[in-house]
Amino acid sequence: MVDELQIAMAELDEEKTLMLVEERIKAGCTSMEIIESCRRGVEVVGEKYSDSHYYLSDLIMSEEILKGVMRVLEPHIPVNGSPKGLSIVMGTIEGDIHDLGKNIIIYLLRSSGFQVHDLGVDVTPERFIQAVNETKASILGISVLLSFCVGSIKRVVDLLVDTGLRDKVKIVVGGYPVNQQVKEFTGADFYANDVTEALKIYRDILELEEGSAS
Ligand code: B12
Repeated sequence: MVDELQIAMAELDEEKTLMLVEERIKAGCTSMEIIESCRRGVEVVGEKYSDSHYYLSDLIMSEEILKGVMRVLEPHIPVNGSPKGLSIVMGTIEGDIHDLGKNIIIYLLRSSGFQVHDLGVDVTPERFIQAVNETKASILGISVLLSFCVGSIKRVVDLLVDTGLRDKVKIVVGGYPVNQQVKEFTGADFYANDVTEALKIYRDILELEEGSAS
């Protein structure tokens, strides 16, 4: 099926994208469905950039449009957050400043009642370890969009092992280059590169932890 919203996003047509988002909200689509269409559109922007059909300025434009989409969506995202016991640390790995996807996941997690410590972007492995230690987090979420930064995630996991913290925290990695191979290479527990899968993982971990606590 042709997804008009995905196409409008891929064509960097801001006005049409925002109009279609409003239309879909009125039609009862979920925020996650809308975000997913936009994410797929932005993926095409990335492909066109790789093929030299788009320039860096177009990547920046896609960022602006996506931020606009989130501004429209946010008031419609249900806040059904009865506070959940688990504490989460999230950040984008060292060398990488992409944060739109991470911020969307954090927004949705907080709306669902999770306590999230956002370390921002370009986060060193040492800083991740310090935060896990200080916050006693049960989940560490690491975002990565640049393939050459994947190696630093493995350093985070290795450092967690060295400091005796590995068994205390579940590690979830996410972002454009992430797949089963990346999960295995880095030693993470879970991976996701879309919003629905990401939230499902966090909820599953919560259920597991609550199950083992009772
Ligand atoms: C927008 C964008 C930018 C913006 C970023 C703005 C920002 N504030 O984030 C700007 C213009 C700054 C930028 C810069 C660069 N970019 Co850029 N960028 C993109 C683009 C087009 C979209 C990324 C995005 O926001 N997607 C939308 C969000 C919603 O999706 P997402 O990030 O994938 O997140 C979702 C899931 O992955 C998941 N998720 C994400 N994180 C996490 C974390 C956890 C724990 C979980 C569970 C889930 C999860 O959930 C999110 C919601 O669905 C991508 C293309 C692509 N295919 O991703 C290229 C892309 C990532 N960029 C790329 C490149 C090369 C660059 C630059 C090096 C360009 C340059 N020459 O300077 C710089 C790097 C700067 C740096 N040091 O980081 C390449 C990377 C190639 C590679 N394989 O390494 C890509 C893939 C484009 C391409 N095809 O060439 N970029």
